[in-house]
Amino acid sequence: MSIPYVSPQEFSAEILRHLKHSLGKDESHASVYDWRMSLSLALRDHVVDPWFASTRRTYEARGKRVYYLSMEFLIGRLIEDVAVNLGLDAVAEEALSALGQDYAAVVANEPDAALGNGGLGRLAACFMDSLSTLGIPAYGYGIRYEHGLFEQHFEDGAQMETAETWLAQRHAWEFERPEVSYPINFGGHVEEHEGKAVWRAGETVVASAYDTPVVGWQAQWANTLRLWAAKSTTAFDLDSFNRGDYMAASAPEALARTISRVLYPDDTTDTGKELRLKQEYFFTSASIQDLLRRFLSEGGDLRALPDFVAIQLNDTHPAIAGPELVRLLIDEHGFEVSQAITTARSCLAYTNHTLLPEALERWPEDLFIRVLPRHHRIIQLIEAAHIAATGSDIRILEHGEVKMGELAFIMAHHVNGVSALHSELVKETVFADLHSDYPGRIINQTNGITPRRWLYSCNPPLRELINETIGTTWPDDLQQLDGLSVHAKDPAFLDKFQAAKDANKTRLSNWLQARDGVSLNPDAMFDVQIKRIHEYKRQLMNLLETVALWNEIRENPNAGWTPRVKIFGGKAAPGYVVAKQIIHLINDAAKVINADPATREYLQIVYPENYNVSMAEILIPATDLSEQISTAGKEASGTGNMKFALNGAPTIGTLDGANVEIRDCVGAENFFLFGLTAAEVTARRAVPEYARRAVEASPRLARVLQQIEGGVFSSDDKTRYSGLVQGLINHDYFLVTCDFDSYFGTQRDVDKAFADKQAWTRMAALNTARVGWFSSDRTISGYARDIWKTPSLISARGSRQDVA
Ligand code: KOT
Repeated sequence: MSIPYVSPQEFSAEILRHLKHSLGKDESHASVYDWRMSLSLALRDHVVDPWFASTRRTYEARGKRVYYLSMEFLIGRLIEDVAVNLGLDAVAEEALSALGQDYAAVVANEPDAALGNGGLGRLAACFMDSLSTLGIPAYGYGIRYEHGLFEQHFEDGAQMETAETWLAQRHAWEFERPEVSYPINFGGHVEEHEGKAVWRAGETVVASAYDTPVVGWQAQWANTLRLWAAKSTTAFDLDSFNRGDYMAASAPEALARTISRVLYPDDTTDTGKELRLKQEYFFTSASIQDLLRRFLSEGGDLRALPDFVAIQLNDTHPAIAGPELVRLLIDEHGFEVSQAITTARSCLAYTNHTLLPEALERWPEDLFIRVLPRHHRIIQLIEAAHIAATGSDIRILEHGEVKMGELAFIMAHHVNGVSALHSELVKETVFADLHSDYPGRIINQTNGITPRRWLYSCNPPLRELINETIGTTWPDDLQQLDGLSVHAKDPAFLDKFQAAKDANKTRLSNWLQARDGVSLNPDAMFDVQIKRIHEYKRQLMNLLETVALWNEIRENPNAGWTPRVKIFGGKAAPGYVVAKQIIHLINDAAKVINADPATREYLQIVYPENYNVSMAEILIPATDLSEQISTAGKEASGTGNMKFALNGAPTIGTLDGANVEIRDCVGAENFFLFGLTAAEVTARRAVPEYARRAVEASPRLARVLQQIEGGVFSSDDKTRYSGLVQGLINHDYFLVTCDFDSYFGTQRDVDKAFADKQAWTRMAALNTARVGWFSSDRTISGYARDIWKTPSLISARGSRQDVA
């Protein structure tokens, strides 16, 4: 399907039509919100034809479809994304300008759809983009949270949280589907009738669908993201109403709606809350019921389900899909137990995103029985079948807990890690026993990012330079960026590359000035660490290095320091005390250091509030140095690391997650490596008092710790950080102290490298040129080839096949 040409004049008329007929506003009274909604609806109109055409093709093809089940989809804004994929970005801008509107301001009016915490949710959003770009028939399934990830602000440097309210305004992109709804049961008990189990539920809510079309590059294909909202079976309690108790009358609705009310704000931590288990079962059951209904309505025979259905579990949050599918096959469709388990397993695959023990989901068995009594019995059957088949010692139900990782593994035909290193560690650590029970089941699919959002749309100056250098067909064939490599020797090209970076740095500076009144030195190196705040990601080590550098500049002000702006961004889970202390410390240190006239020229710390996807889109193109400094073996992959490299920022990093593969691609000479390896980390933990020894061996570090502990940055409360510092000296599980000297030294290598402008730009350009492999199109092609066995329904890239 080729995209019909729309002139800016025609598009202006379409926007005005929506302003009048959808918003009910006259031009003279329209607010920026009205313009934003009209623009979005005008764009959405152009998605509908490719969407219908893709859906028709999918039904005609009668082939296998992908169902991507994820608790989180961290989407961000959609106007630019949709406009770019439709090829209408320039047209939209011109049309709005012709109407006297500021396009950038209208785009910025859209709230981020922040239905995720971080990497796992953003990956799901990139995957949806790639599934559509590749023309793989797929549905994303998740929860339509009323409140996305909390908003962060700082009070005297401490993180405060407020509720996020993206649905307070109309959501322009979704279509409500009140006719698509399923009952979701909880609680009650299980009865036996003539050898058949009957689940008498205690409580039922309704899952109601909202569909958002996801259009791929050049609108050749569009899939559906279907999000479920919880509603009551009886919206209104008439008895209460008739008694005059109007509040009680709406109680059922309020109760049911709590299930899709709010996203749990914990990244890589298991909350263990009953409501969370209900959320997981709620969206998983709705999704499984939906895909079965679709399959049966097309006349499918359930025994052939695995030939038509590939269900991908985004971590263990939807792991109840296994027992749910088995339950439906047995209880509603008359399958034998073993046949049901085999069939379900052939449909299911599971992606593991972390090895951190605190993230591995386990439910207290009594809670689980209370909420899902029938599924508990099914899990017993699954466990028995697993033991019978393998003789394994591994249990799903153990020590009064239901272990979701083991459940997901046993019920999946493939289990994948998200980087080469991580997948090996999955085999060697968390799932070592299951790996020997089921050899070959664990495979790797290294993560990727969509180049449409993370280069084409967020970085116009670099996009234009690439277009003029290697042509315009790279956005859906990112390995073409390799063609830039030969130009990395050309001083004229490097000047242009640097000019693009400078333009992005200016854009960031203007944005920060307007938003927070902060000025940045444009000649300084922009050194950026943006991600969730977590001890293993070691923002604290970055801050310690910053303080050490401050000390050294003060002592030796004329040593020719490379000016730096240290930029931090990220949220801490509201209940994560240490992470919140780290935020507070960064802000406290910023206050003191930024006020020091002796170092101001060379060192500045900036921590903008409320980091989100939209902020990342401004920060990443403007970055000179990417901080990827997690303790080796702890970051499963990372995807921010890929975004920075793609946008021409070399990495300072450890051999962790996908850093390893990024370094292999860009070349060791274009990557600043430091720190212990994963194996060395394990060995070091066995050394008694390793942290204390590391501090004793490093006067530089010891001094920084004394300053922080002594209240240099917290004169209002001198003991504020004594716990944090003592924690480092006594525990330091993530080896901040052990890697500190190596990190500090490598940062000084970075200083020197940055001082040679042209050599630095060359290194940056080679990063862009050599990371085309990290496109999520490559990742999704890998899943389709190795796990799903799903073909693309569009013809060769570049030629736009008629799918209408
Ligand atoms: C959250 C809760 C339970 C289990 C895992 C998580 C999780 C993992 N959330 N985000 N991750 C990140 O996922 C990204 C995408 O694969 C990785 O790049 C990153 O390293 C993980 O930390």
